Amino acid sequence: MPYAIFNTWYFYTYMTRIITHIQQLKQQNKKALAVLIDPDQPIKSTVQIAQLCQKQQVDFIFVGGSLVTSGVLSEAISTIQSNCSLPVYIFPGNEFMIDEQADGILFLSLLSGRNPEYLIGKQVVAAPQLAASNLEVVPTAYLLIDGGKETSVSYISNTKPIPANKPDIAVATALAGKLMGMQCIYMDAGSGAAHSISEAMVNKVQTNVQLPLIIGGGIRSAQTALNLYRAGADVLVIGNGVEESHSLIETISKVKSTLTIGVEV
Ligand code: 1GP
Repeated sequence: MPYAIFNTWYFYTYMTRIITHIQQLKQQNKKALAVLIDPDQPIKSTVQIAQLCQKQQVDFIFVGGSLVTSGVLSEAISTIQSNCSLPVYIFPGNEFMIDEQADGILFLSLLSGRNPEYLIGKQVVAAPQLAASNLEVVPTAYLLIDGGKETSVSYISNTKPIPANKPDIAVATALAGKLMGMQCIYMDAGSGAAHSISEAMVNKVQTNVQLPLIIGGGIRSAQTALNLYRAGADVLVIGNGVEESHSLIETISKVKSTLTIGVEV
């Protein structure tokens, strides 16, 4: 088999469902929205957010975070699944955040940092359990980008984010992830970031890397979402803003559903 054909066959054979979904949307010039649910928040709020996600046709629910204090991941996932039928992916902060009720898990490697524990150490500890599970494991290049204030993930992982005004470093890091076989790039300004990642950086990474691009951190308005989608984000992740006001789900969902690449809304 010629190498190019083998390479294409290999890529599509092993592409995870979430990546297939994003690629299918891309072919139709559509975007995706994920809502990040913190398992530590009150169950009542989780119920309301899950129901709203269903109503507003959110694409995915992410559950997790860099610091989950009360060990309630399992309860949060079952609550979400009782209240909506959307795919649930774990966004793990450590090797203990594995739960087979979920549809899948973002298998993150914190490529922007230089802490071996978050590059490979925790992944090695988690790998046997993941390999024996039915979870869809999504190889994800995770890049922390400076969002204007120190975030939990930066503090907990003891890593520095990529400076916001250094898009070339983001491109090089994302390319390294692609060459290592990661299926998507998640660029994150961190939960509760003062500002989201710049459109210029998103655009440069999308143009040069051409892998499904997930963008999160500090997205709190329709205009920011619109700008990031237009810049090349395939999936936006909203978390803190939803906790502050659940109506943000409807706001960003409307942007997503009315936006077609190249057409003004
Ligand atoms: C954080 O990207 C997610 O890891 C979402 O960020 O909570 O700021 O929306 P926010």
